[in-house]
Formats: sequence, C-alpha cells, structure tokens
Amino acid sequence: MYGGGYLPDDQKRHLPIAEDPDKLAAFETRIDRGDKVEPQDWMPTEYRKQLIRMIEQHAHSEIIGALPEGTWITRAPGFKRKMAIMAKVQDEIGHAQLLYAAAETLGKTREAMINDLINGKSKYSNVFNYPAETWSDIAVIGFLIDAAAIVNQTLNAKGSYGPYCRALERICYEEAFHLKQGHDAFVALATGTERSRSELQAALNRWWKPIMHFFGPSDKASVHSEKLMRWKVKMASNDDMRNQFLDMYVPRIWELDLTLPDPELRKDSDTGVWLFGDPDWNEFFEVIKGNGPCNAERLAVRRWAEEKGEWVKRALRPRNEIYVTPLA
Ligand code: BYC
Repeated sequence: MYGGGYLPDDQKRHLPIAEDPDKLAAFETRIDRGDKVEPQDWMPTEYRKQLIRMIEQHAHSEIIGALPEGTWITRAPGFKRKMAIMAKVQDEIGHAQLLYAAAETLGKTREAMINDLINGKSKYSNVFNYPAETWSDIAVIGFLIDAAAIVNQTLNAKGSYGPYCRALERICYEEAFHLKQGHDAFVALATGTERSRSELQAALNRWWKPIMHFFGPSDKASVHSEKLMRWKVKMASNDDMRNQFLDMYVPRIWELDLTLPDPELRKDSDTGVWLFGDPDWNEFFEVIKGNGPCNAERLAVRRWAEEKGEWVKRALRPRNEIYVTPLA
C-alpha cells in the first residue's frame, strides 16, 4: 500500500516509499507529541534517508569548514589568536566526529560517508567553497558563519531525532565560544586602523552572498523543507532562519559603521520581515553542484588526507591473528 494513505492527497507525493500506514500514523503522533525518536525505534524509510543526508552533509561541512581556518593557524596575528583558532579548528573536527557518529546510528557507515564526500556525491555547506584570502575573512567566518550556524543548530537541537539533537546541543555550546572569538576579532578589525577597517569591509562584501545562501534556497525553491518540518527534523524554514539571522546580526554590523553590499536590505517595520535583493541563487546552485571557486581544492585536500592517513586506519584495525615475535 502507498505510504501515508491517511494523508491529504497533496501530501502523498512526499512519501514515495510504501510504508505501513498504521506505523506511520503512530510515528507521526509521537512526533506531534514532541517525543524523541531513538535509533532502535521504527521510523519511515524516508525519515531515515533524509536524516542521513542532512546529518552527513553537516558532518562534512565541519571537516571541510576546518580547512580554510586551518591554513590561518600559523598566520593568525599574535599568540592569543593562534591559540584560539587552533582550538576552534580542533572543535570543528570534534563536531564532525559527533555528527558522523549520529549518522551511523541510522545505518550508513563512516567509510561510506567519507567515500561519498571525496567522490563528490555528498554535499557540504556552500560557504566553504570560497577562499579565506585575508585575516578579515577568518573574522567574518568566525563571527557571521558561526552565528548563522548557531541560529540553525539551536533550532534543530529541539528536533525529533535524539542522537542528532544531543550532538547539536553539545556543538552549540562550543559554537557559542567560537562566536565570541569571531566577534572579538571582527570588532578589533572594525575599530582598528583605517586599513584594517577597509580590509574587513572588503571581506564582508565578499562573504555576504555566500552567507545569505547558507540557510538554503528560498522556501519556494526548497525541496526538502516541507517534510523535514513536518517530521521536526528542521524546526524552521530556510527563510525563517535567514530572517532570524538578519534580525540578530545586521544591526550588530551596522552599529560598527560597516555596510552590507545590498542596497535593498531593510527591515519591513510592519511585518518584521527583512527584505533583500536577489542574492544570486544561480551562483548558489553552481557552487553546490561543485563549480565554486574552491570545490576542487577542498576535495583534493580531503582525498590526500584519506590516502596519506590510510596506514593509520590499517594499523588501528583490530586483527584476529595471534602475534608471534619473528624469529631472529
Ligand atoms: N550548502 O531542500 P533544501 C559550520 C542543498 S558547519 C550546500 O532547502 P534542506 C562551521 C540541499 O542539500 C554547519 N547545499 O535543503 C564549520 C538540497 O540538495 P540535495 C553547516 C545546500 O536540507 C566549520 C538542495 O540544496 N550547517 O557552521 O531542507 C567552521 C535544496 O535545499 C545548502 C549544516 O549543515 C547549503 N547552504 O535545507 C565554521 C546544517 N542549502 O541534498 C562553521 C544542517 C541547501 O537534495 N543542514 N543545500 O542534493 C540544514 O539545516 C539543512 O540541510 C539546510 C538546507 C538548511 C542547509
């Protein structure tokens, strides 16, 4: 029988896989009640598939996201900032570990996930396909991309899948420190010299479009939002998350007398909704298809790391044979 037989006709097309309608109804009742779903519980195949896709993309974003920042550890201005960025990079890799572990509870192995990343089959966040040319880029990433991630993750930490929510809670705790260090570096540049301000302004101009893209396409163009929100995997739509971010952070940018490269950006005082010009969705779709400025470089680094680290994995793999000291 077609999954979701009890659903209104316009929703059935979102459930292409045959599911037992009674089990599906019981599952959706639990979701509506706010219960957490745990790995051993029954879940619709599509719920499992969507969670794997989203958690896996998130995990990949953490390890790929560490790459642009990683190249700045040795170049960060001063010992304090070097220590902070080094700790942040280490945290991001830890976040990837937590997320891969959460995705593994759904049945996909870590090896399969890494293979899909390095073969270009899985996506990761658009923002990490742009270069970090100056220290100001790192300040923009640390302040605004971490802020955007916190908006997304604090919402989704209240979602339905237990292992993902618990991983997100811990990640958000650490991201709050990342945001503080990013904001501190950002304010230092904004209130520093004329040169540091203009370098920061240039970085902000470069990053604005990718940051607007970070929350995904507009609600009208989003493919997965409707079912992910119905199943409480996503707790707000892409446009709602983007709006929350603009509401919280545009004033903090403007109060530093910095500008944003969108003349149409303003808050509609009647609706409370932020209005903005077209952030160039063509560029977004090109980047997530693999044609951004750094996609090839990022995947090449990951492939290199996999190849060069293979001996470590081999050495750690449990062996069954009994070790015998070789005869002299
Ligand atoms: N980038 O139907 P839609 C971090 C894809 S790391 C790339 O709206 P959905 C950090 C989407 O996958 C934090 N692709 O999708 C790390 C779909 O394609 P497929 C990263 C994107 O899933 C280190 C298509 O577009 N955060 O902060 O409902 C250092 C249609 O989109 C993007 C997460 O990963 C994108 N931005 O909603 C510093 C959060 N947006 O898969 C910082 C977890 C959309 O059908 N993910 N696409 O081929 C999410 O919350 C959701 O997946 C999204 C998109 C809101 C991003």
